[in-house]
Amino acid sequence: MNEPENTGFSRRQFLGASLAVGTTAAAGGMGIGMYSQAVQADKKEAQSPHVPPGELDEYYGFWSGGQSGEVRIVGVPSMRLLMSIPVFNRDSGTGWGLTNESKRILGDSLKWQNGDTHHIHMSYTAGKYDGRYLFVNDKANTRVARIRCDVMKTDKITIIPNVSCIHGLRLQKAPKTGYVFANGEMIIPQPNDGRDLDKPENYWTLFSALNAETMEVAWQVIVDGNLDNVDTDYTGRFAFSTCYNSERGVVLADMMRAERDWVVVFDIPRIEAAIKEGKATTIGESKVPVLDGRAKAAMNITAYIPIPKNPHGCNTSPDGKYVMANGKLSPTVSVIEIAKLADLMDGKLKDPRETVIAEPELGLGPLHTTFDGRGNAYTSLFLDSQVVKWGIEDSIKAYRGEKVNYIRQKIDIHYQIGHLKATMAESSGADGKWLVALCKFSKDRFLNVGPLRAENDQLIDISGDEMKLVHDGPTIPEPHDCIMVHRDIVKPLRVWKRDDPYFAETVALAKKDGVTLESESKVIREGNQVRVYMTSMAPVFGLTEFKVKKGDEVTVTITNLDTVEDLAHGFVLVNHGICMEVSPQMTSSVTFIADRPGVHWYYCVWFCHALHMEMSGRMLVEA
Ligand code: K7E
Ligand code: CUA
Ligand code: CA
Repeated sequence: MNEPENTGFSRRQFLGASLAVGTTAAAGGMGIGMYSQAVQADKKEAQSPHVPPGELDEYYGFWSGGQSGEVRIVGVPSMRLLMSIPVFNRDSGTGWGLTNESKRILGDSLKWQNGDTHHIHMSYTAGKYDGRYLFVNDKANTRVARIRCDVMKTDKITIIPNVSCIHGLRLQKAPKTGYVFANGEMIIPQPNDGRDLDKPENYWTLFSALNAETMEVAWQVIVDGNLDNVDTDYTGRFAFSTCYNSERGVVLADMMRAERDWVVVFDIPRIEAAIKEGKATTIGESKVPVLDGRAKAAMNITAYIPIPKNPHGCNTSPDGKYVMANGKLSPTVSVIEIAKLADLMDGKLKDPRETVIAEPELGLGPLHTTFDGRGNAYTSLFLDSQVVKWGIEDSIKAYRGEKVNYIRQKIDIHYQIGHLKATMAESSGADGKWLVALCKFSKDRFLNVGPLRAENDQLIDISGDEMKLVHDGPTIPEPHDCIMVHRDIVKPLRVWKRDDPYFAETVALAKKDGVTLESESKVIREGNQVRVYMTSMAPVFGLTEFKVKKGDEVTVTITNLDTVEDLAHGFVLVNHGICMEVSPQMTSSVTFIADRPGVHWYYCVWFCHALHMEMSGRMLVEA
């Protein structure tokens, strides 16, 4: 076993008073590994991230795409980008935001073209990833989206009422994912209808629970302070949220005034019971039941545990015993013992701080923590640009006064790390093989591509005693978080099923027109509405031409008859701003106005055949 020295403490003293403003003042400036800590090299060679040609990665990585608004699928350990899934953004190739199918899913979201995905999580059954859904938040436009893992398409998007910015997002882990929990970050007047603009003392935010199946907001709880990140226990009873703005300030200086903010504990069964008992109200025009979880309401559905200082990440250990609140402006991570929370809720503890059973000093700017399933935690240090590995049980002993060193190793990363994640770490199946460090700055690690740079997702082998950096992976700004799920759990389809709900409504419309999509190509006119149905099979569309009149509203519906895996077609209508994906056995449709007379070619945009260039046709528009 390695015996590194714990230098975290002296470094903190050295930087002294600047700590409180460190995170904001020093972003990009400090912490490029001046304090790297050597560990005795362990004899085990690093695992190779190289996946030879023709072989497959062991893990599916799901990356939030940050302000790109999308989600990405990355193979781990090769770190090869496999696919991007449009969610809150618009997508040129698949036609996300253009096709009728995507418009139905986007619904009221169609008016917004951007998103900011931070936290992505997979549905659980009994604490284990179950491969059904992914859920992701949109901080920018206060939404939550669901992705179906069988086809890797977004299938639901919900705009959350009464809050501004959804930041933290986590799922109930047991018995299976019933609720999706979503943190409202910014505080606003309630209702936010123009009242109290200059009265921040009347600003509040809420914790939201969505039904994972219907994606409707089931209930909300109004809280003191604000809400940053969230995690849940492994029994289904509790959710925990960090709060950095207990002061309810509206400018930075106010948000840093208190030495401690808190973690809010939500008692889910008690919340459900209180709603059943009719204790909920509503806010403004929203019909969502709202409970008052502020301390002064004394409804006994929440509890507030003081935590230093402006805490950020919130991470439950895979054994279900602890939840870690990462100190950010404090060099500590606070370890809360989940077994003590029942007593806390029952008022049996004198002081909520009794639930904190360790508070290891780890380094500067601790943001997030992940786990290897072997009793070790790994915390990202934004300011130090390091990952620190530490022993959970040893940190508890040290808190009790025993003389133990809980720091196992610190490794420099490049640079300014936000989230970090180990394989399978947010499930009871944590397997401690790989860790990804999502670095906000790449600086000199890649070719200069101008003032806007890639970020750097670094792959670290954590399978041995010693962490070993093995790969730099550039990513387009800016993923915040990722999860890595063993490939045996995720089972996507190879071709679409004809009865898929994704295009069921389009299929129903065709049926009303008496069209059998799987075999027919025809044009149906109803007034100035023209519905063009055609098949596609490499290398031909079912129609090589169709005729409409200027001003017609045209709907083109294409069904890909090919059953060959990977044989996608696409439909582009030249100079009409239209492109859509039609994967094997998929039906896609798009509606537009034929506003210019003339000959307008359409063509297939996926290279599908030796005669792919010839896969085209003409829309003839009469004056
Ligand atoms: Cu730390 Cu939004 Cu998860 Cu960014 S959050 S890093
Ligand atoms: Cu069909 Cu190219
Ligand atoms: Ca604060």
